Amino acid sequence: MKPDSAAHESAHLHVSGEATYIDDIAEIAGTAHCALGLSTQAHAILTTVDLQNVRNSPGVIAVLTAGDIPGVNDCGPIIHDDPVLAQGEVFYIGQPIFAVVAETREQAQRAARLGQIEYRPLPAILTPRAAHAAHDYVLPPISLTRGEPEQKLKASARQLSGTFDIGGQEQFYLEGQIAYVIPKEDGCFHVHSSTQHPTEMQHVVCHLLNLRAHQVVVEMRRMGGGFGGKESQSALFCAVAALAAWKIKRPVKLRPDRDDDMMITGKRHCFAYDYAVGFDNQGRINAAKIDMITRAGFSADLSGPVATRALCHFDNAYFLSDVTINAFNGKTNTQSNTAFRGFGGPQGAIAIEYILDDIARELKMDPLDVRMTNFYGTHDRNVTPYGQPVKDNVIHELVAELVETSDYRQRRRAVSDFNQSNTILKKGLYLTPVKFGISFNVKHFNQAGALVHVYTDGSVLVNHGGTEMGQGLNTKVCQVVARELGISLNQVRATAADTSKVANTSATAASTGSDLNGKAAQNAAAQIRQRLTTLAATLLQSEPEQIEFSGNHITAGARRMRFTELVQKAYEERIQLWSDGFYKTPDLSWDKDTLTGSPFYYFAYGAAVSEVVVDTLTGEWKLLRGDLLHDAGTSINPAIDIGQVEGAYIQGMGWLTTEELCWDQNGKLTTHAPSTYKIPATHDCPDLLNTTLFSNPNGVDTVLRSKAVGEPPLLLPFSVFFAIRDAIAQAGQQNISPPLQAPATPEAILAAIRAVKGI
Ligand code: MTE
Ligand code: LUZ
Ligand code: MOS
Repeated sequence: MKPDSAAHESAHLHVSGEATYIDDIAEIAGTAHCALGLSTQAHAILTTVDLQNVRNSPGVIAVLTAGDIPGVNDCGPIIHDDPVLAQGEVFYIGQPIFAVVAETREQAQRAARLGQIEYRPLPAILTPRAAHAAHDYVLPPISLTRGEPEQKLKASARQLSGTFDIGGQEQFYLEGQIAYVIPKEDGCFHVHSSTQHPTEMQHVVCHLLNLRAHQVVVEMRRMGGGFGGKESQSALFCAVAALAAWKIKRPVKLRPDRDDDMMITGKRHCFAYDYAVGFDNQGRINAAKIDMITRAGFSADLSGPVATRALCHFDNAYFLSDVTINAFNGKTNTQSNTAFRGFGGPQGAIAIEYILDDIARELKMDPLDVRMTNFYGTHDRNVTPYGQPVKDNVIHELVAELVETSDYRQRRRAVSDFNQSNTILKKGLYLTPVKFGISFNVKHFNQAGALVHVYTDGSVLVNHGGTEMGQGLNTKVCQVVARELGISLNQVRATAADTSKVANTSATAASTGSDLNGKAAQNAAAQIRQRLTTLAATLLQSEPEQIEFSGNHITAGARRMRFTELVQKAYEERIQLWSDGFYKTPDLSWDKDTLTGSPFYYFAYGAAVSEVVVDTLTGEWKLLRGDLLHDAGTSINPAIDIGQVEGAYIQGMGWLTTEELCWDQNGKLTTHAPSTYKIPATHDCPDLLNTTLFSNPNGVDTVLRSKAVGEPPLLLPFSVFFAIRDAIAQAGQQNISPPLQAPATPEAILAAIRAVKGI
């Protein structure tokens, strides 16, 4: 089977500006615009909400508060603790209190600033550690112990303990949150939402307005990026726009500007860690204990499954025989944090990498050797702390290949030589591995549906439950359908995700989009092919087993006919030319009380080598070279997968280096625009970036033996962070572990340099 690096199905539209995002949809006459009035207090009782000036502002049609909601004032995805509009009390600066609808967007935005709101302040908790100290959590803490970590720790030849912090991250989708809601006849609504989860948006609107699911259609053609930020948190915008549309009986669009978007919505959880580890003189870990404290924000949102994924990724690629992992979702008076590429996995895995880095420095060993000593085995030492056997381990071969192709050993020596002859500039070079579990950690989300229509001219339309956010899902699904029917890719087109076509869909998340929807679409196409095969056997006077579909033709030995011809004949014979398809991931088990089972269908692997140079006087640094080797199984589309790997590497590098979220002493996010929040740009990419897909057909029966690739490579840039830490260590006494926190901004780098130099 030849890999097929077809261009993204919308590439030509993306580059010409013709791709339709929600704000590009031609507005229906009578469309009104909505804006939100936000809390300026982190935690307070609302004593007066005087909206007279808002109402009197030019162009205003209606002003809405919680009291206008006919149904349930909630947009929380799991726990119902997430008000759409604040009711009596506010929990963070940026929380929407009221909405205003006006004739134009500018009028709505101007009016939204005129609310006169009085607050009675309440004590606010602003950091995860403060929440932990107060035992204030959005959900009960979770804890997993295997073996006897306490005893093993005490019995270990060596021990280390410490604390560190990793910052959060703004999703920074290029297209911001947006919803456009159009009232239809008989109390129905059509919702255009930039969302990863159309079905959840449908549910939220139904609960808000007391509607049945069959009254609300949610449509989503494409997002300009989601990155997890539109998995649950598109809901507030759908809800407010729907409430306004219901109230004024006109179409309503809600598109907050970037500042409001960043003030309102949740981000990647920042984590604080306390750990203790026991190991032997070769660096093998005997026991590890870790407390992970998250900044959950004011409500639960997806923090439960995020913490669970963090817990299930603390092991990363390493066997931990005796281990305790505790996770606490700290309740803070800040935005409610949510999904972000990796979904807690990166935060779990970076902790063990930090610990291994400390161990290596303590033992004066090459950090890669310490890692290899601890890798999961292939026959023994291969069960995760939560009890899932690791059956598909390729980390040994994968890392061996990368060590070879990146010239790791030789370049470590060169870096060491460089550092001996340079006092101000210091280099660092580092390899980190990735193991990432694929499947939703909530079992019933692991299902998908699709519809495939074959028209009489031979063209094919596919609709599935997944959403396109730039990751190439539609392209891959079309490729799968084209392959199943033996036709060329340009015969197949994907349409917008639509809750009236495929019902009860899961979020496009957990990297499972193509695994789930690809299989469902393949299943639909296979049913059509089956029916066509029977007809073709008759027409070509052969047995069904001899029939082959390829190259837009159907062949049986020497006889053949065109696909379009067969389709036309099938129509005349009254054979159904469309089908639904369904898929559910097999073999999953998870006990959420004991935190044990096999929650993942398989694991994806990878590794990266990064080389940096740090200016020890200014704290500035540069990524000089990256070598990435990533396991995408048998890739459906290597070009798209390489794009995903490189994009995740640079995005994760931003998280760990330049992207800093700052809240002031009142709890106000001060970094709420690109002027103060620095995402990586092209000049932050290294001059040398070698990206290769590791050849490794999936051992389990995934679609065309591929592996999910959306999130796992977000762990590759750990190597950048530890390369910086490595360079800093070279600036001082080399066995002192730099107390480097993430993001490794120049300030953080200088602080760590001062610490290793003892100044
Ligand atoms: N790639 C692009 N271009 N834009 C995105 O928003 N989201 C990521 C990843 N890659 C994202 C992306 C996240 S968080 C996930 S879970 C997966 O894509 C979702 O898509 P998939 O399951 O189809 O890979
Ligand atoms: N679990 C998971 C989830 O592993 N990834 C997700 O994105 C997710 N979303 C919602 C609930 N559980
Ligand atoms: Mo991705 S964080 O699972 O949307």
